Amino acid sequence: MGQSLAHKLISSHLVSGDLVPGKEIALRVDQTLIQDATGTMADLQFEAMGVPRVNTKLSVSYVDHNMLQTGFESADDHRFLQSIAAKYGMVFSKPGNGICHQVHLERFGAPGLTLLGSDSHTCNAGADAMLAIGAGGLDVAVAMAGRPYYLPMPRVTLVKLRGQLRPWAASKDIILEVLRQLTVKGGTGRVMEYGGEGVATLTVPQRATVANMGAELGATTTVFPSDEQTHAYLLAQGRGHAWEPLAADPDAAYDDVLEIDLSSLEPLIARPQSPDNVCKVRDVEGTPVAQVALGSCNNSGFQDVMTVAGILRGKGVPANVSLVVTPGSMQTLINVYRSGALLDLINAGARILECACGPCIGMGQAPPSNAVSVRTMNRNFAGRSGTADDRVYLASPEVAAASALSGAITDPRRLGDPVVVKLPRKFVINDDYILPPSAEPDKVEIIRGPNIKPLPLASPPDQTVAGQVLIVVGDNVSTDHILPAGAKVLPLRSNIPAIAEYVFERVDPDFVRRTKQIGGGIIVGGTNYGQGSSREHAALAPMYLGVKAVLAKSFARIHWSNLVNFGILPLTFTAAQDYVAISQGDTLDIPDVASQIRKGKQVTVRNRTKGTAFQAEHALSPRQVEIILAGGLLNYIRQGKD
Ligand code: MIC
Ligand code: SF4
Repeated sequence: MGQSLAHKLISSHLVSGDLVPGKEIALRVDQTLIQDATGTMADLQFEAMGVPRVNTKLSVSYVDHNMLQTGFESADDHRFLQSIAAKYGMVFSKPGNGICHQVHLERFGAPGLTLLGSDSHTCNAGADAMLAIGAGGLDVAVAMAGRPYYLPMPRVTLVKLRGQLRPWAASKDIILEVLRQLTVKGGTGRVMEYGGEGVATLTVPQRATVANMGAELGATTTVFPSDEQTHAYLLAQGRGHAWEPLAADPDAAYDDVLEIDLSSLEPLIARPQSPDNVCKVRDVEGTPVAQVALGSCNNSGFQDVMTVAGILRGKGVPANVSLVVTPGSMQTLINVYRSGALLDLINAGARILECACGPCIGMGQAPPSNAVSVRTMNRNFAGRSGTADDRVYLASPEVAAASALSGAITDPRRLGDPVVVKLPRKFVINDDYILPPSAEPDKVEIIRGPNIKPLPLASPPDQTVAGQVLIVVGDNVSTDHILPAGAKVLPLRSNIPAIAEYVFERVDPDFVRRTKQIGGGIIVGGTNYGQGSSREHAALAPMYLGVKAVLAKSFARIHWSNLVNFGILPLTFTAAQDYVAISQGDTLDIPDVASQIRKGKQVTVRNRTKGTAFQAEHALSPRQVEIILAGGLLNYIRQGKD
């Protein structure tokens, strides 16, 4: 039996472990990326490790999230990030240069390498045939220090693409179809590997749209082969030398196969409030829209912006529609500008924003209350846009542009001949916003503004972990629910005491007051707890408030690791009735934690209030057991362990 591409990439980077699904493996990390919203913490953690210089082939620090600068906080953070990058050997992508994933694809992605990024959409670079994985900031800091990344060996699903997209269907429709079929938990513990003859019809940026939203499937990552399309893209980026062909063996074995006939796809749309709530555009046609937003790391590259400009050329959006265009990178903006299409967008009434995450993360452009916003983005969790009762739909640039023109959700096939945008043979390239690290690191002084507060550390668990159930939540709770982002909260990412005030703010505004009064305790969750963002603040801030354990039906991958990294014990229920039997305010205890979790997977939990006991399970590797018992990964490393 031959090897899948995922197995080839894993084997060539394997430091320890066997390729047995679910068993812990350790991988060598070639490249890392951090972004400002997670990067300040990652940098503080890197500093705390006392390593003089990053120890990777390439580490890039991006500024793309906290761009509004409504106060000193973000500006101070940017200076901190820039000075740390200069001193410790990271490349620095300046604010305004674009969204980390878009820029990384353009300027740094290369087939055959591994990339670990402190952002869940790091898998975007799978379009460049990299094994690119999103992780918590601390995991990335550890990789920057040259240590391997530990993860459970994933299963590999082949998504076999046949045929070719029909006019007006887009690569967004491929991933929306996969989400429709598999749901937001369907990729858990898996690498989604794309293959089949349909792959060759997709450009690298089209592949990136698909790879990017592998995060919404909960997948470990997504990978595409490296072929002539990859070569053409790298040549257009002036980086043809980085190309090498890479593909699965023809007789490769897979854990599952999902077949998609590209020619059967029609324009799709994800309705509020989950990326897997997918239907045909024609099923919701005519729904009035107040806002249309093109942007995010999912669909904001050259082809996307040019497609929208092409559809809008010579036309205008109705007076009651706000059209917002956020180019994903300075390179995109420059190339769209050079083609003349920027004027088409402006004449059509578009508001052009700077190259950043922007509306995707609620950094401005919150839509009006209870109104529909059609976005080319990847997430539509309730309130993420910045408006509490938002109704965000996710769709392709084609659907977005057609809807902007008519003021209602519109199937673009009504527009007649399709607008087809080819990739340029050569992009205009401007790397002026990308700064190399300092040649004289000793002379670089780290600039720390008052928003940068020291990193709180967890402490080892007591012999019996006991506490009140602080909250019981349902299924698919995202990190946007646990710790919101947005213009008000995001600037506090380097200040845990301040950001901790917002834990569960949108779910239960009394959570923080109650938790402080009780002095911490235990969180109870449903399935896929902690899906979405990689923000470790969704573990760090609860840890700071005294949360000691999370009991859930199941966890999302990155959040689960973040809990372990910060010494919070993640346990899963073994029987559905045990979840139902727990109420907020019950006192639980887990006696003899150390011996219980060292002994096996089963953990006895007692409910003191109800006078009952039940069995829960942990999925910790022996190494992770010791991390929990040390009070988190930083403490573990400080004890000199690997
Ligand atoms: C997101 O899309 O939610 C973010 C903001 O990019 C996060 C990272 C963060 O919270 O800083 C992600 O996806 O990991
Ligand atoms: Fe930025 Fe949105 Fe992409 Fe997250 S999903 S990295 S907020 S553009």
